[in-house]
Amino acid sequence: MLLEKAGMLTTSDKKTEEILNDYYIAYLSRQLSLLGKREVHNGRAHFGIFGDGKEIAQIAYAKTFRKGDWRSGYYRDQTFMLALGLLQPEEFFAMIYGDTDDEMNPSTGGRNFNNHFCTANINEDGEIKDLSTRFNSSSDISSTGGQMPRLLGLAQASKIVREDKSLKKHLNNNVTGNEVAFGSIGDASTSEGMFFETINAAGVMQVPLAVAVYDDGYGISVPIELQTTKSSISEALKGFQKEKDTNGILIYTCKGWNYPELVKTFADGVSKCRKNHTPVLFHVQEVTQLLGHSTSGSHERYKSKERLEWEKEYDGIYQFKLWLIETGQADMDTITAIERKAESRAKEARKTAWENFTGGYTEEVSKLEEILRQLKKQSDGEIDHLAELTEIKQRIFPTRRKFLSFAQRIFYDIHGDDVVRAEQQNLHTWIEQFKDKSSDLYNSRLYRQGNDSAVKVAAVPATYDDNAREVNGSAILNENFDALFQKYPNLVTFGQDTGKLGGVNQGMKGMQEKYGIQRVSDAGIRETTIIGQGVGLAMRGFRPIAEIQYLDYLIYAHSTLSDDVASMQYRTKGKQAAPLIVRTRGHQLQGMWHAGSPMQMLLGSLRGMYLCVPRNMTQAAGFYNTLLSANDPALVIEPLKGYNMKEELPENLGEFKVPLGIPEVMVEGDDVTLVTYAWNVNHAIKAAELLKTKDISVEVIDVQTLLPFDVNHCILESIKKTGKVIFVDEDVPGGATAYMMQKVMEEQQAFNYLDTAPRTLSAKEHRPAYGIDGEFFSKPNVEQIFESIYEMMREVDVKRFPKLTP
Ligand SMILES: Cc1ncc(C[n+]2csc(CCOP(=O)(O)OP(=O)(O)O)c2C)c(N)n1
Ligand SMILES: [Mg+2]
Repeated sequence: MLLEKAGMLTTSDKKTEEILNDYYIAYLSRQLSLLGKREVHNGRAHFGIFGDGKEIAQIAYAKTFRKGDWRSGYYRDQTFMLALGLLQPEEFFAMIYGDTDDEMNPSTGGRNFNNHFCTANINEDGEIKDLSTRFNSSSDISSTGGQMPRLLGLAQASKIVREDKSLKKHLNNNVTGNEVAFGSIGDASTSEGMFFETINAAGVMQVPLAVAVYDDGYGISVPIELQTTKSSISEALKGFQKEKDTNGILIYTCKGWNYPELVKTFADGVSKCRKNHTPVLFHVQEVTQLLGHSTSGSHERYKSKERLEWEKEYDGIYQFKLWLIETGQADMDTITAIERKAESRAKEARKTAWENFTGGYTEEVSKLEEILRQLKKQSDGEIDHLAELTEIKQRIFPTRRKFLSFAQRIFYDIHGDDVVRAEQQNLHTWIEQFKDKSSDLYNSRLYRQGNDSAVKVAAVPATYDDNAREVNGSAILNENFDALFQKYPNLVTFGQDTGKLGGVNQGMKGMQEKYGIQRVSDAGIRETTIIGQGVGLAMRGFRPIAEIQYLDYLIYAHSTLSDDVASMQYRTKGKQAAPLIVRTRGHQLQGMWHAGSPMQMLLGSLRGMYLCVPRNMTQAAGFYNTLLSANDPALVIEPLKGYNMKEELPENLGEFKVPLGIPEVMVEGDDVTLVTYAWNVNHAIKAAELLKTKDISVEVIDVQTLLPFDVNHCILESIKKTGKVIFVDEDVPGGATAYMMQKVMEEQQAFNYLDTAPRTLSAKEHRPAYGIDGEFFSKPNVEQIFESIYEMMREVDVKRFPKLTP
């Protein structure tokens, strides 16, 4: 359904028609903001953030947007979206209400704030849609500046295809090389590191990236003088300006209230960007914010009287109106008619959206009413909750939780009452069904759920021919990547030292020469935008492997990973996917920043991604093979000590697959179950050998992935046999070992089978010291594992296992 988007008209009459339509959209957008704010103040919604003051600039910007282009913007973009027909007024209100109806509220389904937009890039089967025939918007996040890293990747996709046209057909013809990635951001948010990192990278990479900075002089209450050097982002960025024969960006300035200037400026800048792949920044100055930052506060508290007066005078819509009249393009009657039409369209949309929202569970509630009626009848009028139900129904904002807790309390009350046995059952069924539906609305789709789910990829064992060579772990990766680049023409990789050098550990050695600089490239040291490149490329149909040089430096990319990558399925209810694989390396080696294993930090923040922790490079390669045949984003941590370890080279390179969530029993045993992962698997195997000398039989289990974790409860089966369990890793105490323990004790209910207390053995609380023995004394070692397990055995048989003292 396309809203009143003006086409590209040619004759002067049609030009006027287009301009008047722009006025209509601007005015409609303002009405939506005004009514939206009122909806919050009258209690129908919790919160609202709007695009007032930015209307005419966004209309001008949207005029340059073409089919196949992408947006990565922020919460002020409602007019941009209205102008493109990507937002209907009804949806605008459905978003404010947090409506969970996907039809009414396709962008957020009630999960994200209002004015956080998204268009689907993938269908239910996980196939990329035909994106070249539509306007596309990546899904917004609330973190200021968080839209910037992915903007870089959205732009880079066009650059890659322009330079290697053969890739087009491998991207469902979605990328032609002529698209532009459109960004938007507030003036204050340009203070974020992500903004500068993206601008610098775009200037270096020369990608078709446009960004509009809407400068309304404030970030909530903090004025631009405290945000930006020289109080002007275009002044501050002057060194980035592209000169003749240099790279860099084009910088334009224009006034947010000057319609003809805005139209001309955006048209000029975007067309240069599209044609030459020169990034462009529009500093839209003198923008207003008439309704204040959001519904959560009032701007009268921090803006001066003069500023407030100025904002009224320089309201873009008001200035637009003056211009229309002065230039004779419209008279007051015409303008008034447009305004009345916009007002009634906005009101009608609010009414429809509200009716739809509040009518969302009528059927469920009438079933409950029927049960309560029966309850009253069967109890001879004694149990009568009908009046309470009516009272809940009449609230202006009846919530699902209110109906549910009401029903649950009635159920607790009648529980055990034989007179109303049938109603108990009916009420219980109603509660369970209501809960299921609510859970689908609010808790579903953290990961891909269809056939493209990575957990559905079946194992394919690595096979070896009779003369299999023993090679370094790095060679296994290298040869497997070679096979993958051949198998997946849309596979690309990039990172610090990934291109020419082939990675600091040589996993990509020779790949750039073989597959080209577009597919295997170096990036600056800028972790968060490396991830952003991956997100944008993946959204447009590439299969990116973004390389972060060391796990300890992933922290610099953490917000993009957590806010953008990990939340994507959930916040778009599966409509958008960016199947990015992040490749890094970590665990034991030397140095406080080269031997980290902060797994709990990742587990706590990256739900929505899968987390693979291979013990060697064959397993790591198997994970890449698995992940590339599905659409879930994942992080693979290669074990640093594995690059120089010998492994046999499989023959089915690129094909063998390690399934997710399936542990491997490395050593069978009967006395104690030892659960671990990554490099500690090697320690565990050695400790198990040593424990044999004391007649203790240890079952060593490598969990292989922490997310998902042991989906078939293999660890439980082991504990049923041994009655004892120890979790070992090199995270901090109470880190990932505690996570594993919760999974096994609570989820798998293993406590029923224990005859000793479960234990954890982890690293120290500090980072591993660099000094020659630093790692040994910071992380678990073979002897510590030996002693911990010996102690566990002693707990059940003191005589057989005397104290380990002289
Ligand atoms: C990382 C982060 N910090 C703080 C916030 C809270 N916050 C939301 S909007 C905003 C101000 C943004 O101002 P600006 O970029 O100028 O955009 P404007 O709202 O003025 O259009 C702040 C601080 C946030 N959303 N994200
Ligand atoms: Mg601002």
